[in-house]
Amino acid sequence: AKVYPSLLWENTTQQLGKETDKQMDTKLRDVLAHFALEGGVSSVILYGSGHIHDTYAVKNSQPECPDYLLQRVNHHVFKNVPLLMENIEQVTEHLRQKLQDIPGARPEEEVLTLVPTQNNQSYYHDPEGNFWRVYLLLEGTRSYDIVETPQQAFEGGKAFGRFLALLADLDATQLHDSIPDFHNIENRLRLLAEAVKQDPVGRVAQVSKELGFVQQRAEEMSTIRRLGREGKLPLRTTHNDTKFNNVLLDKYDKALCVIDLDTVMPGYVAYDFGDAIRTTVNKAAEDEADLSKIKVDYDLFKAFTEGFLQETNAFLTEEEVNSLEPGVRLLPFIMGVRFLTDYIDGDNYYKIHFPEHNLQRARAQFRLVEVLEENRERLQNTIQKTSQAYK
Ligand code: ADP
Ligand code: GN1
Ligand code: MG
Repeated sequence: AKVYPSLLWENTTQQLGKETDKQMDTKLRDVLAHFALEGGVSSVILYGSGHIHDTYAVKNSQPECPDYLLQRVNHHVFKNVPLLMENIEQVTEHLRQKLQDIPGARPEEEVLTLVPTQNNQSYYHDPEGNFWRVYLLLEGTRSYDIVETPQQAFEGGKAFGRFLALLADLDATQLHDSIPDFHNIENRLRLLAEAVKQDPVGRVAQVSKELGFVQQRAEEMSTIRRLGREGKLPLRTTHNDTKFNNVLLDKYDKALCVIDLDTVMPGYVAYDFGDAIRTTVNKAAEDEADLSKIKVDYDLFKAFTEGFLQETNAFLTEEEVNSLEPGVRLLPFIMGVRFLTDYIDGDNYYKIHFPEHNLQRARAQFRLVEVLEENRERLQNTIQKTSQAYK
């Protein structure tokens, strides 16, 4: 399949799982030479299915030396990469410290480890302006774009819940806002309205149905922001990108490590719960074209919720527990709004793989909002019952 690179983030023409072409391979090896790696580089392979960075798995030529994960950080999305890297150092250090005190925990596998450059920096800034970083590759792990079993869902819930628990004593105001107003729905709606007004590539006429859908729910979707403003929901250190494929599971499907720490910053717990549920309960793809396939798998919902509350119930306030269900509808709504905005804007933000990809993503997310609305009471009851059970 041809990959249509986004306008600002061109150069992603490699195919997943394939070795990179000669020219790219040379470039990547040149970048890797700036890092303090052990052993040597055997191969560099495009890896993962994230929408933002370019990620490569680096196989070591020495069997006793570790494999690595190389990323070109998207500096159009993260405008201040040095500050972003400071956040990641702070967060991984905090997690490592906490895990060291927990019997049976394995900090080296349960936290991402940055590999420094030869100059002992956390990233390499190349002459073309790209930012690169290297992590230890966590061997024998995988991430799931689609959740298959309640066991996986439960493990994912535990991993994201535990992540919040371990960071509960990291003062969120110590972290930089890597993307200001990231989950601020009022801001996202403003950006959508601006894109509609500008209509830079003439796509607005095509999306009136979607715009109507957004309009109808705009007010209701600001509930969590309002509760926050009224002081009823505490700001915590949250992950903010708890897509299910941002947790690595081991070969027994046990959750090992929460990854993709770029958006760890102050937020509400409902955001993390909501984004994880968005990508757990829907067994169709995030960009499913056949909307009739988008459903809520209740067993996956229940399993994720159990894992999540097992780790978090002890410190969540009653208002926070009550905010989880609204979060479940809010996050796919926000994603739909963001995909739709990017579509109208001419696809500048997300990587797309065909011309109407962002529109298809938006439609799938809005359908997910609808099916979650239909299940609202049942989901809310499950959250309450689970929370009671863990009291
Ligand atoms: P993006 O922001 O583009 O989603 P991620 O940091 O999530 O980038 O990385 C993309 C994918 O690479 C992940 O979904 C995961 O499969 C894989 N990955 C990332 N970090 C590691 C790691 N340290 N070890 C093994 N796999 C990893
Ligand atoms: C992006 O990086 P990745 O693919 O895990 C996006 C998230 C969206 C997600 C939708 C920094 O996440 O906010 O939820 O795509 N990350 C950023 O799939 O915008
Ligand atoms: Mg990711």
